[in-house]
Amino acid sequence: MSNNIESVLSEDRVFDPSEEFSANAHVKSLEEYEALHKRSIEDTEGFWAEQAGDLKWQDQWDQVLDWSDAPFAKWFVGGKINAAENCLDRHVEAGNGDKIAIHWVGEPGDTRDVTYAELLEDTCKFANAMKSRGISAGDRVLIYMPMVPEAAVAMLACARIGAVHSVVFGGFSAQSIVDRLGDSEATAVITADGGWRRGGVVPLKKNVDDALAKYDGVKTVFVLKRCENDVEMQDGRDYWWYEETADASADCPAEGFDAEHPLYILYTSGSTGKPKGILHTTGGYLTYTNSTFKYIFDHKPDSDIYWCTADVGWVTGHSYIVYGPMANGATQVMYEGAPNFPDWDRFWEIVAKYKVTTFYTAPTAIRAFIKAGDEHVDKHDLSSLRLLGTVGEPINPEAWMWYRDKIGGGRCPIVDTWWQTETGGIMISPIPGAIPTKPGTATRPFFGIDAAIFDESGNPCGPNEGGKLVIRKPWPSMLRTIYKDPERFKETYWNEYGDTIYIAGDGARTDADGNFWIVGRLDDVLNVSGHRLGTAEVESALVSHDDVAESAVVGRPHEIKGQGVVAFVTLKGGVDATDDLKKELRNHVGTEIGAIAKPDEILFADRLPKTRSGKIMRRLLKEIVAGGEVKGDTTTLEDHEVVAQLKEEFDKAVHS
Ligand code: 7RM
Repeated sequence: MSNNIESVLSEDRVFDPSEEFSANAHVKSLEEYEALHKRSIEDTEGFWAEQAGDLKWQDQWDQVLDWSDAPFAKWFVGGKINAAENCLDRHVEAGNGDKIAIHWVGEPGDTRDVTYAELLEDTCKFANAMKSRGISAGDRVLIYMPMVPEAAVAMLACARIGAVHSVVFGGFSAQSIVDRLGDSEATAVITADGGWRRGGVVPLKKNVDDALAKYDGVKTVFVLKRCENDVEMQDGRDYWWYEETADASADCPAEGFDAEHPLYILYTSGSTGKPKGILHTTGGYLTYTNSTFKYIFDHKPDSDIYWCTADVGWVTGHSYIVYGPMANGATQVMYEGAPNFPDWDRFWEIVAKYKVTTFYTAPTAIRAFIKAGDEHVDKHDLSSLRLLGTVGEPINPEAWMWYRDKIGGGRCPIVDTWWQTETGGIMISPIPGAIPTKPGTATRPFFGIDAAIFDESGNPCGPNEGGKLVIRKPWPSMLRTIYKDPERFKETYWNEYGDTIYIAGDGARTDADGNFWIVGRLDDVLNVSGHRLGTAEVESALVSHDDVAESAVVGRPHEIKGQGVVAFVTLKGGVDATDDLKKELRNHVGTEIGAIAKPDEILFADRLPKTRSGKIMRRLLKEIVAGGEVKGDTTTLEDHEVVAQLKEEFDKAVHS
């Protein structure tokens, strides 16, 4: 990652929000932020009780937090709430039914504006359609959709009836669907015939069919017609969305569910071969996404047009396209396709057309725009923008400065938001009217968040001392468990400093002003284009190929993607190491996981560097692909020649 320690330590540019921005902001000064944060840490439960009061509860809770069984938390104990009612009915009842919820832009250029009243009606009809097919509270429903308003409708319809959604990113493979169906034991799937991407159709229904050939627990498949591509419909299992909703009633009472009723499972990569099912529940999650959206995006419901470019298949889409913005009654843009289709100015054309005020994207996209050239930006009037955000990975200072100057015209604060699938919402970020920003730092923790950097023995590190990022108090949108695996939940996040200290898995440091600088993952998880990818996941995909005996996967810095994937592969005896086989292996990884996991580089190796006890020494492989000298300790290495050999081959491969 280009955000290395050196650039972190030498960064001294500081940008204060303009007086005008601060004067109009929800939080107007650093002093106000610090006072509020202090109070929220001294009386965390009082703070969250107040925040939860912004939502509609059908039954009031009796206890804000039950942490007696830490690390298993219960928030708003005894409360009853419906997430869909909070995201939809509440706004319609307040007289905002005609407010646009979604300005939708399809990739081919078709558009739709959907109001809150319409979104509510569509959600109720689809919820009733699900009910008629026997889906009820607690059932798991897998959603595999393009970026269309119906993706949000599907999620909200699940929430309305208490079904637990598990959204799978449309870029993931049929095999990924099989794995997630198996783990979640889902009984229904919501998909579309296809979705548009770079002028072509992603065959979503076909992928679902391929998955269901290997998993037979699904009774019902709802299919939205989007691309009109040919699909097979299986009698008694597959139903068209439009037929199922045609006569459905628009009246679907929003039942109040327990605050701890599961809202969704979202799978994310960890250090083992299988992604983990992160479980989020209802009341705390909605409270947290509602508050963070309001304060971090300084949201003004009457004047802001918000756009988050993520896909609903990622946690960013869950928290900051669906639940956070919709709980706030925001008007937002939703775009179906690729940022460079038909050309690299697509995003800026959309910003200008809808007068977007608040724009939230990933550093990898910013780097791609820089490379594509400023002329694409210069074509459009971006003067409506007042606030910019980034998420997903550390942002390198050059990209941050370009974003600020070129997209933000030098006037928009940038909120660099650090958080995770597990945290459910943004944890560390500037509050834009209050906290001065510096390129490369996510700055300060949100209200109620007690973040710290710990050393090996669990002591807080001093300024500029690197350590592990931890959270010392529970927060409402924290993951409740890993689905069906409470032991792994404990071991993964709470194993080192006791049952009440959450370990994020990121390395970080603070500076003298208390800003947090996130360096990157400490485990074997890569960050490719802002998306988490376990090296073990790619390895198990590779060894599932008949010709592969063994593989070791490491990351290396990549100009656009942040990190690229390099795979060392040992073939089975008698298999020829050809370029065609490399291609086949790349595609195999695509089929097993999805296109984002395809290795940038595959190197055939007769042997891998191992310790005498047979462990692959990844550290050496990382040094090899980083391009420098292989330094470090190699005394435990069994076969010394192998490193020099691999290094030579790698240098040859990248220079050819
Ligand atoms: C929202 C999301 C989480 C991992 C996390 C970090 C990295 C995310 C930032 C960041 C530096 C940021 N969820 N990360 N945001 N690193 N600065 N602003 O990305 O579960 O997919 O990934 O992403 O390593 O642990 S995620």
